[in-house]
Amino acid sequence: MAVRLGSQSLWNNFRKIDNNYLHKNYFLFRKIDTVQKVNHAKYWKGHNSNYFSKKIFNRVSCVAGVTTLICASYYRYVYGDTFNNIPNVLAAKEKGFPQFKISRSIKSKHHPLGVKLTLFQYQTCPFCCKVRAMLDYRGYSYDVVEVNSIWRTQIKWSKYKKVPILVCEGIGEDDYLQINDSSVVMSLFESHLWDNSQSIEKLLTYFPAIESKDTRGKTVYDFPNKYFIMFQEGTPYANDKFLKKERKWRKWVDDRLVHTLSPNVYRTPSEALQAFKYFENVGDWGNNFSKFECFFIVHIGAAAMYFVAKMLKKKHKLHDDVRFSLYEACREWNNALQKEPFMGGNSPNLADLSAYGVLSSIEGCTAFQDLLEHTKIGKWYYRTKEAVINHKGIGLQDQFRE
Ligand SMILES: N[C@@H](CCC(=O)N[C@@H](CS)C(=O)NCC(=O)O)C(=O)O
Repeated sequence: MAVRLGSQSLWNNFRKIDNNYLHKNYFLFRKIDTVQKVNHAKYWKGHNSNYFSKKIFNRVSCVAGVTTLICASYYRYVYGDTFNNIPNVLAAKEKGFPQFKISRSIKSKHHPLGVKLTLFQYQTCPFCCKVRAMLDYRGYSYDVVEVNSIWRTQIKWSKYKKVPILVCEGIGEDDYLQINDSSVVMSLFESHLWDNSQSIEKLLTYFPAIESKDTRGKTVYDFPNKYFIMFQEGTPYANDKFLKKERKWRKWVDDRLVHTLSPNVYRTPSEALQAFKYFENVGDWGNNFSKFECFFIVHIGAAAMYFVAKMLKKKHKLHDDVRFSLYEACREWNNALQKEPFMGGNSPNLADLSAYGVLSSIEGCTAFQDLLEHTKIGKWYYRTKEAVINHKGIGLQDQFRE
């Protein structure tokens, strides 16, 4: 399938990049047959499995599913996709960034940037949890806008339709920059911390988006540089072996670990329903969405995700007992630590923050409790959590500079 770059200007920018920034393995044209990943929450709590009889639940789910499809089609027909923009450069047509209700603000005295950050997210999306883990570890201040996972009203302004989206206000041609994809956000901010001689705007041009159509004709984006930290020669970052290992395990988190979550979290109808109730709670939906929206997302979302989880189990070739696949992945991670406190050695690197972030998305669930009981991942997990919530990454890079 032919693939083209998101825009000519991206191409030009990319051509201008200093060779130091390019990795030998970088490739611009590739075949992409992307099937969309799962969305919504990945939470559930232990629950009496007789809560609904499976049969009734399945019937209700079918009716609800059809209703959702009709509503969604009508909504699309009425509102359509009116924006036409370039991923990872700018978002809306109008100058200035559209304002949304802030769900919460995280304030840090050590915010390492002179710009305001707004994270568009689902509280329990594993990719959003990854980004928050990095922002918290490094002590950034940021606002959170909770996105309604069915209507996605809060990201209507963006052509890129996934979360997380991080917006940096006060920079860029239109006074804000949109950064898409959790791994791009993490690599870009890490690059900036280590080498702030390059502006965020400039660094963003090193993470070009490639636009293509998936097998269903839907536009999808890929960011081939997303696992690369960009710095100039002489920057005191780690050696090649460290960087290679970090990239390998970051990719492993996205390609393997994350795919074990949904089938575990939405394993049965009652678990799926409980998961969404939990999600409603931790996402503070009551304060962010209307009562109707909450009811709709919880019930329709649970029904939909129960079926989606079955498809995902097949697609990612998980074991019949999906718990087994989750344990297996976490044991693999634990073995790779080789008795070091973190994958990054004495302190967490982006691989640790990614794996921690993804797992933290199911922390309140029975699947997570089972995981702690059946594997030894707990020690590393809580060590990383402690580093994240205490912002242990603040100023860490300065020690290397002295
Ligand atoms: N590669 C992306 C994946 C993000 C993603 O799949 N997010 C889901 C939520 S968990 C989403 O927004 N899905 C909406 C959709 O696929 O349309 C990243 O790392 O940020």
